[in-house]
Amino acid sequence: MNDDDRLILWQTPACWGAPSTSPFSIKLETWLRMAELPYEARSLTRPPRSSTGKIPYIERADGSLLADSGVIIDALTRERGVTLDDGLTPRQRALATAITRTLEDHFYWSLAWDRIAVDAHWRVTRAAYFVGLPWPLPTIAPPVLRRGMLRALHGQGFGRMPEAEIMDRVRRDLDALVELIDGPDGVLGRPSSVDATVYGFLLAARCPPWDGPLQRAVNERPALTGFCDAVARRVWGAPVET
Ligand SMILES: N[C@@H](CCC(=O)N[C@@H](CS)C(=O)NCC(=O)O)C(=O)O
Repeated sequence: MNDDDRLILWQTPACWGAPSTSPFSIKLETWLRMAELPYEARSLTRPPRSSTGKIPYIERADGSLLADSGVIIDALTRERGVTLDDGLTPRQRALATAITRTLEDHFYWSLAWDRIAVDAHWRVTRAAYFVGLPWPLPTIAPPVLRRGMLRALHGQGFGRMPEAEIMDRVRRDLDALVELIDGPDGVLGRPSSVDATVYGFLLAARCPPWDGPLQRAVNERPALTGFCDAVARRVWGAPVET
C-alpha cells in the first residue's frame, strides 16, 4: 500500500464473533473489503474524534477525518474511483436507499433495545462491551451508555412499546428484506454497496450469545441467513458462526 492511500478505520472492538459491536462499523469494514481498499482497523479506547462524535470514522494518511459510514462510502467512492455501484439503475439506487433507511433508522433501534434495554441481555452486553478500556472507563461508561440509549429509545418510540409490538415491527422490516433481496449474489442481484449495509445489520442482530426473539426472527428466515453466509464467505472468507 502506498503511504498516501493509508486509511485507518476507527471503530468499537470486535465482539461475539463480529468485527465490531457497531452495525455501522461492520457495514463500513465490509464495504472497504468489497471495494478492495486497503485499511487498518483500530479499536477506540478514548472518545471518538469524528465531527459527529460517532463511530465509525476514517482517518486519512494526511490526518484528515471522515465521519458517517454513508458519507465515507460516497467520499471514498469518488476519491478512489470505486466502481461497485457503477451501472445501477435509478430504481436499484432507490431500492438501496429505502433498504438503508429501513435498517439504519428503524431496525437499528431494535438492536439497541435488544442489547441494552432488555435487562437480562444488558448484563451480558455490559460484560462484553467494555473489555480492555483504560480505567476508570469500565465503571463509568456502562451506566452512561445505558442511560443515553434508554433516553434515545424513549424518543424514538421503541422504549415505550411492549416487546410484542417492537417485534411485530421488526418482523415487518425483515419480511420486506426477504422480498427485496434478489439472491445470494447481492441484494440487487449483483454485488453492490447496499450488501455491506444489509450484512452489517443482520450480523449485528445474529451475533449476540443469547437466543431471543430478535435472533430467532432473523435466523428463521433462510433468505436472510443465506445472504449473510454468502457475504461472509465472499467478503470475509468464512461463514458466519452464530
Ligand atoms: N449515521 C452514522 C451512525 C453511526 C452511529 O450511530 N454509531 C453509534 C454506534 S452504533 C455511535 O457512535 N453512537 C454514539 C453516540 O450516539 O454518541 C453512520 O452511518 O456512521
